[in-house]
Amino acid sequence: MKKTATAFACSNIALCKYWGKRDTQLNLPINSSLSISLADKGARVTISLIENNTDQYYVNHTQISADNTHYARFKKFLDPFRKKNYAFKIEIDLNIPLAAGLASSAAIYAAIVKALNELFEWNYSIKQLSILARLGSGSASRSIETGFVEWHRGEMPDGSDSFAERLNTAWPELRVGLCILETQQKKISSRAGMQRTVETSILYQSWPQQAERDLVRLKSAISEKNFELLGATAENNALAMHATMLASQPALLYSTPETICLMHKIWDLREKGVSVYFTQDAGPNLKLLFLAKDAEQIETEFNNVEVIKPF
Ligand code: 2P0
Repeated sequence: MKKTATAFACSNIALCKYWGKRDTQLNLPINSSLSISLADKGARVTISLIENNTDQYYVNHTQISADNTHYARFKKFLDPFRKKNYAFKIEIDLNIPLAAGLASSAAIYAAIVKALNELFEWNYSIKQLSILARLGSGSASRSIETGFVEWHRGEMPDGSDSFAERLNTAWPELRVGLCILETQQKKISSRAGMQRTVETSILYQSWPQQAERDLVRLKSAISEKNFELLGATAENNALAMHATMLASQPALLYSTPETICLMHKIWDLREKGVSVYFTQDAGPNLKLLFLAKDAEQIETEFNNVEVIKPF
């Protein structure tokens, strides 16, 4: 039996968002979603079996204490895989901020699952790994693969058909720009936020229909390499998701004044003919979408933007 294994998984940014669960235990989503992976941004995880009674979890070399919310979540996820007389030591190295709306949990749980697959020599398929990662965090189902990834919501109550798959299209000219305004952990996790939205927002009723429509549009934009359609659809999808949150009770607003300023700047630039769009997750940071030909101008306009080449 191996005693240690390491794996990397990249973060992903949804162009059609996952927002709302039909099963909170199995992380089964109400709608299908579609993401783009962030190349070398993500989590590297080393799992070791240690002769100990309790697990040890480290994030960026700092040990997580037992009263930290992440501790209980890791432990619950790992419990089914325990070996007699051993505990897990999990070392997570992130090159993205933790819980600031940059899909850190997606990369972490996908990397844990990949490392477990190595450690226990399961030889699981991508589909099986995606299903396992989903149990840790819904969006982690989309971080097993790279490129454009679609997470099928599935229909089965046991979640056996709720997994993510790679689309067979590469788009080498596509760029994602990370505009990091805030690296602090958010006050309300996306897990709690989506639950509150499902339970209290009257606008949530329109969300599944919006997501279904946007998924179709995004898939045609990708297959036709129609950047305007991709950008416009992703931006509208993100804003519609945030609209459902605003109508929650109490209201949920992840944007800061800086987020709004940045949105206006992007819209002003578009009016001047620059082809740049944004998407936003459960945090104040925006992610820009643009093409390689505009990279120089984007880097001049947006201080500190970090440009990612997904392909
Ligand atoms: C997404 N988000 O599609 C959406 C958009 C945030 C906004 O997936 O409860 O951390 O672990 O299944 O995966 C964040 O939600 O939630 C997320 P859980 P998760 O990327």
